[in-house]
Amino acid sequence: MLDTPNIEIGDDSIEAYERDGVVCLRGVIAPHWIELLRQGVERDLGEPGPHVEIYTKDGDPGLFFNDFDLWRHNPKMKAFAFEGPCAEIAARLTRSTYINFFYDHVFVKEPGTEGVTHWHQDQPYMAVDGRKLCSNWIPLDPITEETTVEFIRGSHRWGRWFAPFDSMTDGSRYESEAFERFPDIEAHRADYEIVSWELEPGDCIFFHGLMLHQGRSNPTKATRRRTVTHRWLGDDATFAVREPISEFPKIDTQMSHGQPFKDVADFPLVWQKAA
Ligand SMILES: O=C(O)CCC(=O)C(=O)O
Repeated sequence: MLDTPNIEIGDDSIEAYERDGVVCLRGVIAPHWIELLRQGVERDLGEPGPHVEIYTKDGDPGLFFNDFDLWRHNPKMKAFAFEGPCAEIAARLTRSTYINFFYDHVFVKEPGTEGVTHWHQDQPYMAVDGRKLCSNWIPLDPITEETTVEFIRGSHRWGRWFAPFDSMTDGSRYESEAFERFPDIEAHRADYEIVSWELEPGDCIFFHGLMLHQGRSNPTKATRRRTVTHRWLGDDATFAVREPISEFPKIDTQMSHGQPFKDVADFPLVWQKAA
């Protein structure tokens, strides 16, 4: 059940998600959830998990902090993922009858952080096939044009998969024969239909696993940029063995290629349509 009765995921939102690959839903994360997520993120900053990655280098301004799979060791993050509204919203947007939870991911860019999360698609990083892989992006601080996430409208329908790369190095870490190389989107921004939103805590962006997107840096002097994403697996999602091995999941799993996620405890079933 959605815990916030005034959330309505109307047909217009579902149609926008299907057409554009991204939709911004206003005020769908209740204040108590935002507070819980803030507490979860602060705990993680103090006691990061085993997969933490810090992208700022010595002498760089700010802090660019990433951590993954927090729910496995952080009860507040688990409570939100399992009991918060996002799994059901993802189910509605993807017209799924059930949702399994793949992982959560925290981005913290403290004031002055120069690090951009460069243009990428999420799904090539993941051992997941299917069209119903959906993410949400939840800001815990106000987001302006200069700190937001940008998307290329409709890019989930291009039928193109771009090779994963490590945006912090030279792009060669996830060398893959299976996927094509990235175009230089930044150099040719006018050729693309780039969409973005300014957001307040409580707003949430949902987007398709094949959407091209980039996360801006945080050049502000005093506003933190703490965001949380969740990756949801809908009806048609199956495990994909890729070469080289996908970065996600971070855990070892015994799943085989083509196996549906529904009954796999490693990636819990968190929402199911009432019979
Ligand atoms: O917040 C950011 O900088 C990037 C977000 C992102 O790439 C994602 O959630 O997949």
